[in-house]
Amino acid sequence: SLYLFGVVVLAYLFGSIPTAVWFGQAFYGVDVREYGSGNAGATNTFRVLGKKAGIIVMLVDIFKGWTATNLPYLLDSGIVGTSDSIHFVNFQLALGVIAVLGHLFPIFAGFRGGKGVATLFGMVIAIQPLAALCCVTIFLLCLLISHYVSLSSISAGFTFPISLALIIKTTVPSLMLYAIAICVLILITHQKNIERLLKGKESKIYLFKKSSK
Ligand code: NKO
Repeated sequence: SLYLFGVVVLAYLFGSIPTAVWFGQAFYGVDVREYGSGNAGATNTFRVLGKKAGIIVMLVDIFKGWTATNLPYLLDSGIVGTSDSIHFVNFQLALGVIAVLGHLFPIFAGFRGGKGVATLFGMVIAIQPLAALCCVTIFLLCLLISHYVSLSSISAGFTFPISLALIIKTTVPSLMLYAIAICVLILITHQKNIERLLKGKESKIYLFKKSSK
């Protein structure tokens, strides 16, 4: 229906908001994609423009995923089923992934976006907060130990299906399938990072010390 089409387009447009690019251009006159890893994400914003900018970009990118995933609630429609039906969760998952695709291929920034980690995190918060808590815990532990954001993102990605299976014990097969697909998506978007990690050439991020700016 027209409603479904509209919500899908809206989710893509939300995900497409190129936070890192616009924030850098607006307040620093810099396109972060020309520096560091070349990625339009929170980590590269942190790397290029400093801690404050990185945190703001991260929060907005998380919010994009959360908002897109909750569009059916925000638009207050019962068209796709009641809030606890499996259909509804499937619709939310699809919207979240569409927002992530918007983040990866943003219509507002020449289709060169980020890796979708923060936006995926917003989606997981919206759909399964306990799994999100597991993911962020592993992410932070990995970051504090290794100082590699990419490795932490990949570890958090694996944590999503694992926590669904072992802790949440989900009975929704589509949720599990999406979780595994998301895991694969994170591996795909981090191919260059994985190559650098294996060569020992990945750049490190220090949250509390040695922050560049
Ligand atoms: O520039 O290639 P780079 O080194 O920047 O960047 C690699 C990085 C790209 O991702 C980002 C976003 C970082 C946001 C981190 C905040 C999220 C905290 C919780 C993470 C949980 C992830 C859950 C994944 C859902 C399955 O990787």
